[in-house]
Amino acid sequence: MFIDEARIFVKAGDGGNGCLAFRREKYVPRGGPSGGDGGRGGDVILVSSEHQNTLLRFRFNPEHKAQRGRHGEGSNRTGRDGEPLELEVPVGTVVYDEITGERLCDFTESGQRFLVAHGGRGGRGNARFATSTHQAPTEHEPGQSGEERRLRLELKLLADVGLVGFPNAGKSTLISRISAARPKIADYPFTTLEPHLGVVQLDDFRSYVVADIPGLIEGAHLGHGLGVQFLRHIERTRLLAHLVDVSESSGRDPVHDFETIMQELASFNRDLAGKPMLVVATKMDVAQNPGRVESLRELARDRGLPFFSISSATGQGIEELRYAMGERVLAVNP
Ligand SMILES: Nc1nc2c(ncn2[C@@H]2O[C@H](COP(=O)(O)OP(=O)(O)OP(=O)(O)O)[C@@H](O)[C@H]2O)c(=O)[nH]1
Ligand SMILES: [Mg+2]
Repeated sequence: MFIDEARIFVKAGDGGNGCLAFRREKYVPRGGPSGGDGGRGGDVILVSSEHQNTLLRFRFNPEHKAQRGRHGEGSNRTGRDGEPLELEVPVGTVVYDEITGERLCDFTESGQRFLVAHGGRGGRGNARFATSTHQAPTEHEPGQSGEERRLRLELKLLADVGLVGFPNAGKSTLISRISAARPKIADYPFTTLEPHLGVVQLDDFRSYVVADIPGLIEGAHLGHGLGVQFLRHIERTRLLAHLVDVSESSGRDPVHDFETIMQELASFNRDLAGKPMLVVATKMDVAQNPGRVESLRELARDRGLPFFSISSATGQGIEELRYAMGERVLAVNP
């Protein structure tokens, strides 16, 4: 199970102070008390949203404060309330109080709201303390502090993009290039023995999750190699990136590789083979024979699949691919 986690500190706005004031008007001797109340501080509210799919943003930005209430003023003017602060979290986020360990909220669907920190009440101004026997009160209250809380957010990650391909195609190298995931990479087949997830940050606000799974070979659905058991980890992804080594080092034909993998996908689950797919020619830096790349490109064109060529070694085409994958999986959030 892959868990994304973030620890954050939230603070609701403080209440504004109550004001101490007396009316001063010409020809009105002994004007009464006129200090207004302070405004309420803003609450901190968590809101679940489909536009978020990781907690990465919180890891870079762990402190969140709502606006304070304005102080009360003379002439019985109440201070304005602070704006509440809404923080979007991905659907599936579970929120814990970091100190007590208490589970506070479990966001199961989009649009759920949970108030995690209450804004402080505004203090009362001196006008509120006036009574028939106490006509010139000087009492006035400070605003209450907004609630503070340390929270731990937890999210079970679901992959948005699945990387598929033969062993040694460069899947793990790609994920280590575009995310913080550091799976083992080596020049032999079946280096990756279990799936890894990497969070790819597209820009300040958007990120998506890529799954690197063990390579497939012909007959995987019959149990050859590591079999197809890992394909269930990418059954729910929105997009597959099909990596094909176009260098000579594989000793195989790229087009044949592509078709072999497609058959393995289909024999595991027809829907998997029918998922939106990008075709990615890898190891372009050591691809000596342009014909191999071209034949794969043509195959992609015939099947109506977008084609990319990359080198994780030199960085060629990596940015383009990173955005292309992001655009497709974040289509709900253009
Ligand atoms: N020259 C070159 N070598 C690469 C590139 N990408 C990956 N490699 C090498 O290819 C080998 C296999 O890379 P991996 O990323 O482990 O391949 P994989 O697809 O994860 O393989 P499995 O985990 O076995 O399925 C390693 O020796 C990498 O260094 C590339 O763009 N250029
Ligand atoms: Mg690998």
